Amino acid sequence: MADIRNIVILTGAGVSAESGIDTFRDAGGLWEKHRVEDVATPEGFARNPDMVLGFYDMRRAAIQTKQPNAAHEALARLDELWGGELLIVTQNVDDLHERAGARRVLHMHGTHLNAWCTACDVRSPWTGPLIDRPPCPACGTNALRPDVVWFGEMPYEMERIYASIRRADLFVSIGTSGAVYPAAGFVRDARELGVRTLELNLERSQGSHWFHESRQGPATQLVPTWVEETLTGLGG
Ligand code: BJW
Repeated sequence: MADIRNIVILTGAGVSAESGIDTFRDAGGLWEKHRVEDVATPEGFARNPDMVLGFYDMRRAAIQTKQPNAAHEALARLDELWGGELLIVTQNVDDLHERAGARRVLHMHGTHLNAWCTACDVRSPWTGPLIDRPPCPACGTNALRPDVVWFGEMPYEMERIYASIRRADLFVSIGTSGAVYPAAGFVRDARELGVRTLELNLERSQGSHWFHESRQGPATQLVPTWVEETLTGLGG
């Protein structure tokens, strides 16, 4: 642990599950109730924009009623106290890492709390619905969509993420199924670079075998324990 200075943490829906936000692929998750092709692809949006805008309006409203949990809080504490480089790469589009106090957060799949104007390309903070086609605050055109990354679209800030993994001594994956690329490939990228890898997840994921160590349990228990180990020089 003494030789660990730079840490990259990948988080997924499992980190927000105990805050009451649905995951995607668990029993009862979002993909049991909605077809991915309909609500999470540009083609689905082109076919039925009302359905997609309604789906995201519902989720945008819901996340604003949820609170960060002990896992978000522990990661925020690590962010505050860790003297080395640290980057929390989240696939989540909620803002619970930030509301817990974390600052070094990158949203690779975008955020519910932005609207993206497809006419002028400006992203504006957004908390309300989009279904009624409100005008873009920047250009006035009625062409706003959720600022999230759908299948077939390029996740955000990939160069910055890969640069952080190249500098990392430790890569930690928390609450993600390892089903969606490129995030699911980060552990292999890290391994090829000689980075130590740790998984914290409710159950073994599709990519568990790639990690040096995989711990199973709820994020609200595993993450605070690992953060304390790390801050006291015992984790990794
Ligand atoms: C708990 C818990 C608790 C529960 N405590 N844990 C091969 C290589 C590269 C790309 C591809 C490839 N094959 C196919 C592709 C393309 C595609 C892809 O990956 N498809 C797969 C289906 C195979 N990927 C893309 O299209 C991406 N773009 C792309 O690849 O561009 C080209 C490119 C290539 C190479 C480099 C760079 C770019 C875009 C993917 C966009 C994903 N978008 C979504 C929707 C976002 C908006 C929204 O929220 O609606 O992102 S889909 C959905 O899945 C969402 C999530 O961020 C993402 C991952 O889900 P996550 O977080 O893992 O959730 P779950 O539900 O799957 O898992 C939860 C886990 O938590 C489980 O394991 C539970 O056990 C656990 N858990 N409770 C701890 N209490």
